[in-house]
Amino acid sequence: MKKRIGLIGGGQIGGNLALIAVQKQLGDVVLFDIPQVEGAIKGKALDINQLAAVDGYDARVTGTTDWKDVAGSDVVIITAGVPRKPGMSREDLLEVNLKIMRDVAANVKTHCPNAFVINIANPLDAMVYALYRITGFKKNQVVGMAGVLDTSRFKFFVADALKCSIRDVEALVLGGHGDDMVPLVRSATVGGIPLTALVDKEKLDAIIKRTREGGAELVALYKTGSAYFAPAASAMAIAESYLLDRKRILPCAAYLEGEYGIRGYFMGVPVQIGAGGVEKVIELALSPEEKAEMEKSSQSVKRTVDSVKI
Ligand code: A3D
Repeated sequence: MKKRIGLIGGGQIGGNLALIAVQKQLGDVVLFDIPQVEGAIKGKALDINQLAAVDGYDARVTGTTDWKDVAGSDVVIITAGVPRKPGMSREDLLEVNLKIMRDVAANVKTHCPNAFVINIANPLDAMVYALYRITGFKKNQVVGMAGVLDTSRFKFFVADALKCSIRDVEALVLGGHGDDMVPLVRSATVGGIPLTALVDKEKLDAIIKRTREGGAELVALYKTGSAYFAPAASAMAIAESYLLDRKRILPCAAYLEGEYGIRGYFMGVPVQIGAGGVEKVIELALSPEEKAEMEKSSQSVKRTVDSVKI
């Protein structure tokens, strides 16, 4: 039987998630949004269905404002929420997006009790925590997308600086989805060669800074919202690994119970994603500097999450 992919929020990222899911033929898509934008959501669904006809994709998109249509989804991806505008931090979205998350998470719990749920709404680490607490789902069933995107930004800036194929860049960004995220320089490689052997410190520092500020750079360019193509592709990589049991190792915000010295919070760490959801948290031996950076990042995450009070 075809898989069902429930997308909660059919804005910029939601629309692109639908498009990518159809193009990868991962299953049928249900694009859900609020009644105020019913026309737009139905329009996007129809538009993508007509695109599917051009290229012969066997997948169907339904645009809906009725949670009953989302019921039974194998995977649910949440983008319901407000994006940043220039000058805003992700934390500035906390109040408005938490209100939306309370409604969304309660409905996910009711209508999709067995789904694997990926959150994208910001501030990421706090929203995925709220989702986990409100649904009461198992920790392997709930994950936040940020590390895949932050890592893709890091990889792109490296490939761009070296004028090399992005295929050869291997890297990892850990920590919270904020300005103190932790790009792991020590383990980054290009074609098997340590990145530190290819790039001088000044260039490397510039790459790290641009990675950390990658979201804000796009907010400043777009002016009306935040990035959406790469975030959609990043979340779909997680969904794909789950739906096809690929068992990929991807940096995701996962619920930690002592790993990396963190307990009771979601943080970006390498995890294995397969048919069992978050099947494994992979714990790396970090250098003292990396440990200190993770600690700093976790303090920022804790500050935001502790203000959520759920
Ligand atoms: P946008 O294009 O505004 O889409 C959000 C959609 O959510 C809109 O269509 C709203 O109508 C809808 N919505 C609002 N309330 C509800 C509700 N109760 N139920 C269902 N739908 C609702 O935003 P976007 O797609 O650009 O961004 C969505 C979220 O992703 C924002 O919070 C961004 O900050 C966040 N984001 C996260 C990352 C990460 O890397 C974690 C990257 C980029 C954006």
